[in-house]
Amino acid sequence: MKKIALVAGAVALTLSAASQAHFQLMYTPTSQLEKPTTLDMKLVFGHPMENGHVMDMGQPEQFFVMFKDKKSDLLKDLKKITWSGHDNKAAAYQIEYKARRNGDYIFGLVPAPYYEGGEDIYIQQITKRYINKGGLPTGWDAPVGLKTEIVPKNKPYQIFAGSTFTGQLLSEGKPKAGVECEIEFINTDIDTKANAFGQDKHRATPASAIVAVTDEQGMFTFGIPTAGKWGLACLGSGPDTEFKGKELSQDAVLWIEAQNL
Ligand SMILES: [Cu+2]
Repeated sequence: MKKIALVAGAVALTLSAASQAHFQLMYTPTSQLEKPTTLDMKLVFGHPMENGHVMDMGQPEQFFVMFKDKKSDLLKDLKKITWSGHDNKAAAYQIEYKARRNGDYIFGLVPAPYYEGGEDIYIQQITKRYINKGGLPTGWDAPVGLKTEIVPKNKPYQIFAGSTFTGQLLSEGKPKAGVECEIEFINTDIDTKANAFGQDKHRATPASAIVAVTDEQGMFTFGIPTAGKWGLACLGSGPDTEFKGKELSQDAVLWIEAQNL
């Protein structure tokens, strides 16, 4: 009995290793604030839909927040933490940031390229997360000037489950056509005190990756079926294709929050 379970487990592991996607997380519990709040944001590199292993982050190249056309460097405020995944631990970061004024806070992260031994490539997921305070929109629909980024066409901090999200993929400010974008959600509890993912998954992991491909204008649309934190990762969309003599996948990642109406 035990032996059968072990074999089944090994097969499941092989399957999931092939289908799981890397995602740079920028996690904080809520995307819409009513009153001045100190955000506790976690930067973790993992596999959210699988709740698989977590990976070590190196020192990020850039971390900033855009607020009404003003870009503030937050690199110096990052603190290194150890994140506990389902079955391993990895180097991650956190930041405390005080959001006082009403408007859109756009956080941008350019992580260090990560060496993925299984594929012998580097992965660099340039990631954005949007937080709003007071319901006042102040520029969520504009690009922030990253090498590659997904520009939201729906408010990324207020998407309703059952509606759709449209994004435009840019590379060096220009629409990028024909790029595969993988879509995942955070599929486990997050303990922000313990810096840990939960052990249980909320839902079964879909049998294969959820994918949208950008059109000639770099646009893609996805219907959001359930409330939760959804991540969109357009793969290899950035201009840089090599790092330390190896292939680099420079991806654009965006996190959006879907809620029940
Ligand atoms: Cu991985």
